[in-house]
Amino acid sequence: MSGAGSPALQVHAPDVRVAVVAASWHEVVMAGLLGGARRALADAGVRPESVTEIRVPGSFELGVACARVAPAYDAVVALGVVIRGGTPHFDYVCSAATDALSGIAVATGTPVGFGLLTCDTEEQALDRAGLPGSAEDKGHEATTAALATVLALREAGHP
Ligand code: DLZ
Repeated sequence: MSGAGSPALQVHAPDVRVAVVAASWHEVVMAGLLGGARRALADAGVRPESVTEIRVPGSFELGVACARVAPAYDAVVALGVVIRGGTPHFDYVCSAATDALSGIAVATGTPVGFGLLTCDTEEQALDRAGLPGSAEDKGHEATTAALATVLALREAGHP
């Protein structure tokens, strides 16, 4: 993970089933986030046949798709990017998606990796997208966090 105070998570999760739910707005940034998620899954040894990728139109749709699949997987990763425009729409999409994703995680007990970028500019999003030249790799980070949470719960006796 990146950023001040972030933990160095090491995860080995070959038997974890993961759904990666990704929005489709801002194609270049999304390609970076998806690439980071795929790298994190490979780094953790997750089997390709245990991973399902689902594309939804926008970040607003992340919630309903994650809610539908969460009971069938050990972890869900939600990826999207919302970039501020000139109207309050940004705030509504961001809070709807964020509230939905945290609610799904708590209601289902399935860890949800929060890979939703909420940025003022496209440059900020590109800098966090895990692309060549990006400072941060939020797709990798969100995926690793979800896997680490699955493993932590298993280790504590709550698979
Ligand atoms: C409508 C909209 C706008 C303006 N901006 C974004 C964005 O920056 N990122 C994103 O993922 N989705 C955006 N959307 C689409 C909404 O998330 C949603 O798909 C539509 O309102 C249809 O429900």
